[in-house]
This record gives sequence, structure tokens and C-alpha cells, in this order.
Amino acid sequence: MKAMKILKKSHCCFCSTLHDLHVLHGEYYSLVTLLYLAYFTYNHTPALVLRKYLFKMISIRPSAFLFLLLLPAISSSEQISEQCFADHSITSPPDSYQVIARYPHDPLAFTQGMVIYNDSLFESTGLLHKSEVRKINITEGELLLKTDITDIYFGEGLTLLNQQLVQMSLKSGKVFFFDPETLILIKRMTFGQDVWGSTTVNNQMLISNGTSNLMLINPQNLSINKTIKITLNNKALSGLNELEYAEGYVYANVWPTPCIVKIDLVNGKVLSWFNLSKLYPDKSQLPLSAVLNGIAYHQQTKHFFVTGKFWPFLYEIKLQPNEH
Ligand SMILES: [Ca+2]
Repeated sequence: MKAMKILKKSHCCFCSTLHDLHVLHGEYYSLVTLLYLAYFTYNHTPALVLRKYLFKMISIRPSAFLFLLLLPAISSSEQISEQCFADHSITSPPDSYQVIARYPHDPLAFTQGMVIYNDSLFESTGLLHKSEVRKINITEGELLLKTDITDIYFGEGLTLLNQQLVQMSLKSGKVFFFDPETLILIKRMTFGQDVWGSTTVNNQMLISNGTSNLMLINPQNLSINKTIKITLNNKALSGLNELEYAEGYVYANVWPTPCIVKIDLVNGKVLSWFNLSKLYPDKSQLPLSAVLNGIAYHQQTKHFFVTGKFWPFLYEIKLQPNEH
């Protein structure tokens, strides 16, 4: 409310511009909240959404043009890196992978996490008002079932634990448990912390929060059993996001890169890394938030299935670590 009053009373052109932005949006928000919504709700970086609004406003308030001129410098620093771990002094080439097949994937899905159960793909999607859990036919990409969490929650990681699908959420700390056959909500619990990705390790939930720490969680009361610092070349590796446990190791994609790392949970060390930047290289029509963000493992074929936010394809791949 204080921020709103300041904006309404100010007569400087910058504040007037911001005020108009808020009016155009239909509600009053603080600038920080507006930029947060810009990124997560409109799927654009703050600079891109500001540019969009400023173009609209030039006819209403010519001073908007001055602020438009400032934006290229902002956006140039927001390019999503196609490089993996530039600051970790990596000298060896990435490990290899083989593409087995490509399947359709909903290009409107803001993919946040994936897991395979009984030969179906289960996907968690994010964004306010659009967060869902979906059951999908892998090869056809057909949506078989879906359910949404209420509009105020933002879906994140998804895993299967004790025959239940468990979906995490951003900011709210809410954890949702679903029946995988019907996608009916069984219960909800409160973890109380920000969660990005999740997977299941020996009947415990393993979660990420965008830092270099992974946490093992007791599924009964959501208490933290253990925190593991993940390192690459003896340096903490931050940005850990979507997770998948397979054959004794944890695989994590590192936000916002197109890279996946293979982690030994015993010591937290990265054993292998894969650069998937060439998997779906045509991102010219996608927002910058359209990064790799879905990893699921098929236990029978031992293949991984990967996709990204708004990617039109799901890829079946076989990881082939180099001889180290
Ligand atoms: Ca996963």
C-alpha cells in the first residue's frame, strides 16, 4: 500500500510511467512484484516485458520512449548461457549422449518436473493459474489426465513416493500428494521453504532449491534429514533444479543452462556432465525462460526422457559417460 501511494502521488515522469504500467496491468503492484510477474507469468525477462509495455505506452506518454532506450543494455546482460559451468575451470569435454527418439510435447507446458510410472509420463507445470499435474502418453504426447492446483500456487518438482505423486510448489512451501491413477488430491502438507526440483532416493524425498544444496526430506513430516553440498571441481555448483534418481546416482539440470550433471550423493561430487544445447537448438520463437527443465528415467529401457519449458518435443536419450 505504501508503494502504491508513493506511485500515485509522484509527478516525476519515471514514476508516472511506472504508474501507467500498473494501470495497464489492471492492478497495483510494487515494481519488484511486477517484474517477478513479468518473468514467471508472462514468460519473459523483466527487460522484455518492460519493453513490451513501454511500446504500448509511447502514444499515451511520450516520455516512455526515453526509458525504452535504456533497455537494450539491460537485456544484453540477460542472455541465457549456452555454456556449461564456465566458472568451474572445466577442461575435459562433456560426456556423450545418443538421441533415441523424439516425441510431441505440449508447447504451452511450462515444464517444472517429470517422472515415469507404469509407462506413462507424469509432468508438473508451473506459472500462476496454470500449474497442473499431467498424465501423458509418452510416444503420442497425448494428454490422458490432468489436475490443477489452486490458482495461488506455482507448481515445481514432481516425484513418485510410496505409490503417490508428490508435487512441490514455489514460495508457498505447499506439498501436494496425488493418486497417480486418478490424479485426485490425497492430501497437502506444508514444507515451509522454497522448492525447485524433487526426486525420490531410498524412500526419502530429495529436493533442490536453486542453490548448490540438495536436501533429503522425511516424507512423513517433511523434516530435513540431511543437506548435501554439491561440488564440481571442488567448487560449489549452484542452480541445481529438476532432479532424477537413476541406478544409484542423482541427475540434475543446472538452471539456466542446457546441462545435466550426474551426482554421487555420498560425497556430493559431480561425476559426469552432459551439454544438451544441441538437442533443441531452435529457440528463436521461444521466451528466454524456455530452458531445459524436465528429466525422467525409464527403468526398463534405462533411457532418459528430457524436455524444456515450452519445448514442442520430448526427447528419449541414452547417456553415455566418457571414460574418466
Ligand atoms: Ca524428474
